[in-house]
Amino acid sequence: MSAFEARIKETAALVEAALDRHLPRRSGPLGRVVDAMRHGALDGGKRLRPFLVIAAADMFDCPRERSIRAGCAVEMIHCYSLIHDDLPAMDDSDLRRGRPSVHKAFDDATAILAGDALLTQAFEILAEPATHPDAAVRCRLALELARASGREGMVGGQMIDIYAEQKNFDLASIEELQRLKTGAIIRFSAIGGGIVGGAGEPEITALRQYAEDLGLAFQIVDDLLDVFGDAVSLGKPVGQDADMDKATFVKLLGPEGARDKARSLVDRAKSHLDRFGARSDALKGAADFVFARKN
Ligand code: GRG
Repeated sequence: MSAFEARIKETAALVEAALDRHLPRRSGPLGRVVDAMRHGALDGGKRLRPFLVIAAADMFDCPRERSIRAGCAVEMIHCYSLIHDDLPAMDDSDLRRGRPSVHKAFDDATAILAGDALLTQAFEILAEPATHPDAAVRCRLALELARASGREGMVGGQMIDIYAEQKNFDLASIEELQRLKTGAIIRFSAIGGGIVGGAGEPEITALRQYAEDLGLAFQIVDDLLDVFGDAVSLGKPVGQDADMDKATFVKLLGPEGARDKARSLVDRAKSHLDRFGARSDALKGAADFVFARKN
């Protein structure tokens, strides 16, 4: 295991423990939605988004208890999106992170409610004083996460993905779709770390530039994995894009072209962080990890 893999695993364990504390089991019918939230949020995933939050915040010597809370908030949004994306009304996927998706393990209504509850709890966590003593910082975190998640972010991207006539999409249209659907939450993760860590505006701008390139590279690799990955490593079905005749980076650029584009985006993402010197090694490592990932 590389030093970076050890580091992301170590951070993932901290996030896992914090998510577990945020989602205490309950009894009775209320307990069912909590169990479904736990099924969708615990014991799985790379925890890349909270890693970005925590690594960005570490650059500014942010106390870990604050950055882990912001990391949990973004991971809850991510997990809600996966739960809803797997529903029959969307991607209709039975498998997620190598386990039955939430609507398969429970039922559709419970999965909708579990996603809704994770979405709302993310903002509850950000709003609580333990996230940051300054209410203006908490408010900015909530504002940025709301923008990244909603109409002009992930939800908007998902809507385009479902309804646009993608067969005719050119490269610019795919980039715009993915900038919203997956990019916005990745962008929040990096700048959210800067915000909770007390970074200045020029530093937040550098983090945003890094995350914009990283988000696109992440999606290109996702497209490549959908063609060349295997379902066991991915913990979800492959070949879905081709089955739905979706326009993807691989379809438009070819596998080699897509890989070259991802590589150059990763290199450019890292170059935006040069101003931080060795303090940015973890975020630079995350960029290489995104390129090399197998799941
Ligand atoms: C339902 C509002 C709503 C939005 C759904 C993000 C999304 C929009 C759908 C997920 C579908 C998907 C597979 C998108 C590709 C990029 C992506 C988010 C992959 C999964 O993220 P990883 O690889 O997953 O970080 P883990 O399991 O490691 O957390």
